[in-house]
Amino acid sequence: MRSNTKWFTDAKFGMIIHWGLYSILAGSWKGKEAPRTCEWIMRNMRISLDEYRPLAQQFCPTQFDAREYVRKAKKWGMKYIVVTTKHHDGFCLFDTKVSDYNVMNTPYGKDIIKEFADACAEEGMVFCVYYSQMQDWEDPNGDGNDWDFDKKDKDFRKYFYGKCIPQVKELLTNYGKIGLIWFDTPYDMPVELCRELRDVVKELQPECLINGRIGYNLGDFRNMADNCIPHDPYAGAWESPMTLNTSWGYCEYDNHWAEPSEVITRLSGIASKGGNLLLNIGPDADGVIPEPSVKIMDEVGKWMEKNGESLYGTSTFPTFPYDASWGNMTYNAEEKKLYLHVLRYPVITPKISSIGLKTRIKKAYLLATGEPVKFSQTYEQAREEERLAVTLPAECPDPVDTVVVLELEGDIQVQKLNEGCYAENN
Ligand code: FHN
Repeated sequence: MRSNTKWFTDAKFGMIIHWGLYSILAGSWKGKEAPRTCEWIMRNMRISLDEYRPLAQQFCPTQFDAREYVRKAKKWGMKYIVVTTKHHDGFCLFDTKVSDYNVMNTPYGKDIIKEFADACAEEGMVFCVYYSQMQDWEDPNGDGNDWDFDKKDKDFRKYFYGKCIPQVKELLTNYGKIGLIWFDTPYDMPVELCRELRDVVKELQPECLINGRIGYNLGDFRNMADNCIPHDPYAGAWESPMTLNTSWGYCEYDNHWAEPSEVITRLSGIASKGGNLLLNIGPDADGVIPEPSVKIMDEVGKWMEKNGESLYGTSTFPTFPYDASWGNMTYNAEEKKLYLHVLRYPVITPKISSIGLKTRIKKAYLLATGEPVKFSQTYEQAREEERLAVTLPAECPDPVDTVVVLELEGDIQVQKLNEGCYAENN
């Protein structure tokens, strides 16, 4: 049985933080830039443990303040935070008794996960943990490191029972309530081990959600592929993990930053299909959120402050017969509100239209200002079409996404193309 995902499906926007020893390297090793995403630098550049492990002695993020992260996430409209407790490189940001390769044995010497957990509890933010359950490049029996350890000598179960399970137990015991646990890259892990992992989580914290990357459909919600938005609405609980540039871990030379408008468009696009956007932040070695990320997110936050209502608590709704040329829609079933996200503001006449909405509209206004907008709903008899026209202000109020609220008289009902006689003739 899946756990109750209501808080998660209502949340719509979360933050994932990729932070670890790779952040010190910032994407380069011995003067060479890492191919691909920087948290993979150890594996992609085949850095030996003898050389990578000592990075722990440089880990001292003097400017790190967990509260600052949580406050920023709140200001940006995010409802949950997922932190990498152990990424594939095996280094743990928490105080673990199972391995000495952890933050307590660094010059920093404080449990970062505890700092995040406490800050989230104080600020009323849902705290969640990322844990790489299969790949562990530091453990001789973990998956992934075939340059320090011979594959044929590996005993995965030894790692699984000796490290993975005990550490997951620590995470679910020592840090208060965990909103969700985010596993990753299960590859070909045997199904019975994935089931055991699920049971351990649910035994310790029955309400803690598990993401789909536990494998074998054992999670409580689905993760779409990285940086991907599904083509069609997807009715179950789901999330798209996405980056702001091209790396999850901090990379000092990666300047391919998204525009704030892109993030806003992704947010409404994902919500219109029923999902959450889980957006990445990759702090640097000092514990600072890169300046470009802050700049982008401050803009997104301004939009969220005025328009967040159009996302939170929304869910999938019956598909309209035609794509909207001007943008997309989100729907809050409890409040019977349909939100029109105008991403491409009409240039000649400030009117947008849509075919198929059967439910009558009580009231229409701009979400950001409350300014009423004119609308008409007509039924064209011969073509059997429900037509809606909404007149927008002559001047575009928000070039990125102007949100119009339509308060409906009842539950949303939409015409289907196949209700017509032509469908029967085919
Ligand atoms: O290999 C990881 C990657 O480093 C990052 O953590 C992403 C986040 O979704 N997950 C894996 C690749 O899908």
